[in-house]
Amino acid sequence: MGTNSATAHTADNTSSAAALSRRTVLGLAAVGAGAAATRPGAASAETPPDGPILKPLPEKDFVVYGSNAEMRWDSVDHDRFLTPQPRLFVRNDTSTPRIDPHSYRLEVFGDGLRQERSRDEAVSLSLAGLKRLPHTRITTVHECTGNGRSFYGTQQGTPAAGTQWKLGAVGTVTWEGVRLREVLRRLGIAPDAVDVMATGLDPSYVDKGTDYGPVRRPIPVGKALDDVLLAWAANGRRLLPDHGFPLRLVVPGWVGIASIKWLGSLEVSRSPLTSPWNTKWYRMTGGDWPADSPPLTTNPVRSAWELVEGESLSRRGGRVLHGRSWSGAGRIKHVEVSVDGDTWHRVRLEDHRDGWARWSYRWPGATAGDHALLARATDVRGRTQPDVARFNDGGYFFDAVVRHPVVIV
Ligand SMILES: Nc1nc2c(c(=O)[nH]1)N[C@H]1C(S)=C(S)[C@@H](COP(=O)(O)O)O[C@H]1N2
Ligand SMILES: [Mo]
Repeated sequence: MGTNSATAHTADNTSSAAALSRRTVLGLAAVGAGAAATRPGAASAETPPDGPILKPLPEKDFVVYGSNAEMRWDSVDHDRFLTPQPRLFVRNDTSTPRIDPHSYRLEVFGDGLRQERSRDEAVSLSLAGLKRLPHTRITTVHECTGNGRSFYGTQQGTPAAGTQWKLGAVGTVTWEGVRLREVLRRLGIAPDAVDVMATGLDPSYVDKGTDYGPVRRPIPVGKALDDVLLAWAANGRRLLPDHGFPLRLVVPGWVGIASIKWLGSLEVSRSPLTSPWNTKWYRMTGGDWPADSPPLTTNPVRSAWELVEGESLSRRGGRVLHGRSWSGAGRIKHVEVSVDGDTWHRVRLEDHRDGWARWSYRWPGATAGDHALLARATDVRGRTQPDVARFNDGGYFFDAVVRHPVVIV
């Protein structure tokens, strides 16, 4: 999504890259070179046990599912475009680690660096060193691949296992950091590098007795050198621990799992890399999907009403209702709403940029009784929300129009 409006406050281009020479980064690297292969700065054994999520999760704003929490759409401030960090959903495979930003290091290694480096010879970058590189801001829709999963069961009668998200595993954030390409170009990347594996510093993920190791997922070099950000701030504030403090990856428009939090290392490789997070999970399996579906990348189009479920509305109408639509592929072109599923009305888009659109609709009234409000968006790529989402075992990409129950009185 090179079209994402990226605002560079300092020059974000290759000539400035040349100015800040390769030596600068490698010089910084020397500070932490040969740093422990263990997790630098991760929670120590003496730290008292925390819950899986550290920030407050008031019931009026969140629904909590173990180590995950979704934003309640009825708690959203209609007028606010961005999602404040305290309100943003959290998705943790394990639990939020507490990381000391001073001892924190990002380790970069692999045979895809121009000068090949083993894990033991990794270039070790401090947070302060990274912050000396050109800053960039990017506004992205940030969304979990499984957002809407519960509707495979409740709306289509084919439940999928996993966190039973409604539509609140999404938000839109202005991230600040340094482009991954700035860092890779300074370090020198081999012309035939293909993949970059990002690994988190959170505890290893263990499920039903299998230890899958730390959360990690590769991204192709093309995306890595395009718009991927190493982010240390969100909406002008430093990252909250739950959202990846002190540094996370942000992979614009792609499935949330690509945006690895608490980024500990990057392996740049000349051969394809895999992890269970792109082979076992986060690809389509089951249903009528072919056995060899590729790892998921760009998020689909979805819409939500900023209303409680079962809200009562007057049959005489008049009230202005609010909602949002979003896409991983770029701008929302238009949104239509319906009460009967037959007649659709275009709604007024308020701010709509970077794949996130606020809209409003003056409720026209309807006959008393139980009804469902429907909203259906179309994005710049011409992708429109279908009536039925295509089932898959992981319950990913529920993009069908969701029926929002209301009672008309
Ligand atoms: N290290 C690490 N990174 C991670 C995860 C995780 O559990 N560990 N979860 C991923 C998933 S599935 C999503 S949807 C996003 C959620 O980011 P958030 O919790 O900041 O909203 O982070 C991704 N990055
Ligand atoms: Mo996710």
